[in-house]
Amino acid sequence: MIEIVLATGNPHKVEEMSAIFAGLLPPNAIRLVGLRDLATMLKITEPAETGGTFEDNASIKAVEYTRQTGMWCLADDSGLEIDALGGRPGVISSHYCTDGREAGMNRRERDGANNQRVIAELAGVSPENRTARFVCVMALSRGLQDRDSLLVRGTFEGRIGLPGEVPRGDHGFGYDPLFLVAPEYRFTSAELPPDRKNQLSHRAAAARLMADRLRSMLPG
Ligand code: ITT
Repeated sequence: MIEIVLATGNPHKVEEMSAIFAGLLPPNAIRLVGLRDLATMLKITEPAETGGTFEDNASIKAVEYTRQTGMWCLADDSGLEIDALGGRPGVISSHYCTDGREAGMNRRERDGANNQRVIAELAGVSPENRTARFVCVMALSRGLQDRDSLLVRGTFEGRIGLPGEVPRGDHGFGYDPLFLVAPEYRFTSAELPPDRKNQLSHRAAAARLMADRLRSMLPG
């Protein structure tokens, strides 16, 4: 069995990823361990996400947690790319309203202000030109000798609704209330039942690609 640290302090994410992998890998092939479980034995420091791409940030986290724990590590970075904004908000998705700076706002305040900024910046842009995608990059670092982590990228396509049409929906978080899901553009990702979003999402796509790569590394 391969033990892999999942670079998250959120026990819910450990469960979610374990469930996805359980459906795609042989029984007991891998075991995911959250950072919180290790924190009782090791002092773990969170690295700064200073990269210019999702790949850089996911890699920084995977390599750094492997350095601190000596274990294989799986890390992810995600966000929203809007074509009419040249790919912004991109790697600063969670703090877009403050140009990527941490400004002491809680998540709810940030989500609201980020969404307002996106809507304002897309003023006058036609529906066809409001295409966007959620991106999730997962990086796997396979031990202390592994200089370059293995990377996969999952995407979830859609477009940003017009003012008046969005925000809509009570599920999800972040930009979900603005994001009309392709190819029909009838529902926002905040209107999808959580199970449905978990099948369609960028995270699920990246997890499936990562499971394929892990399967090819298993003995036998
Ligand atoms: P922190 O960067 O504050 O830890 P996070 O843990 O949510 O936030 P992610 O990399 O998962 O970090 O996502 C970064 C941001 O991208 C997130 O704060 C949202 O604004 C946006 N985002 C990512 N996935 C999303 C999704 O499924 N639905 C809506 N917004 C999403």
